[in-house]
Amino acid sequence: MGLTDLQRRKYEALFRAYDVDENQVLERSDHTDIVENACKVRGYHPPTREYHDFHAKMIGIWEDLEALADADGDFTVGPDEWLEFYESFYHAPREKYDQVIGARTGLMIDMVDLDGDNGLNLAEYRQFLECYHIDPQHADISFPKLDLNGDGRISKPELLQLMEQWVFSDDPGAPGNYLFGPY
Ligand SMILES: [Ca+2]
Ligand SMILES: [Ca+2]
Ligand SMILES: [Ca+2]
Ligand SMILES: [Ca+2]
Repeated sequence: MGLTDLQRRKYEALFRAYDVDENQVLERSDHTDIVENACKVRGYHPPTREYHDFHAKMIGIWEDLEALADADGDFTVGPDEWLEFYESFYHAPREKYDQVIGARTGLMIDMVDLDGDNGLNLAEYRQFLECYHIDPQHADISFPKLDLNGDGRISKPELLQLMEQWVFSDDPGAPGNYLFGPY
């Protein structure tokens, strides 16, 4: 493995949050739990069209992950598969990152963009962390760093930059390291 300690800690921290049922593997049900949390935040309830459309849109994040990271084909993503998934972007052409992670990054905004301004303000970012079972109190510390231009919201271009730092950076000073809470 070519990951640094910092990179590994970031991925492992998100894995623990994402693994909602704490069975040490990620599966579709972990993802739908997070999507359900977002539905509650947004006030979407079954069997409405908005509820189903939202689920259909958000499940793509899991389907990409399963397709690319589930190396042994058991429909789950284990801790090693999760680390290898991120490490694979280090060695792949840049287009792979853009197509897989970059293309889906905007969905993080769509998940909890309650005021529809295509960005996340502090309250929305707190909701985002809560959907992922990450203590929302961290938002108070990290949001000012994540809001790169200090205008009170994480815009989509800022999020793209932060996500790239979260995936690749080994610089302890990179604000994107804190995108999914402490690590
Ligand atoms: Ca799990
Ligand atoms: Ca697997
Ligand atoms: Ca917003
Ligand atoms: Ca901003």
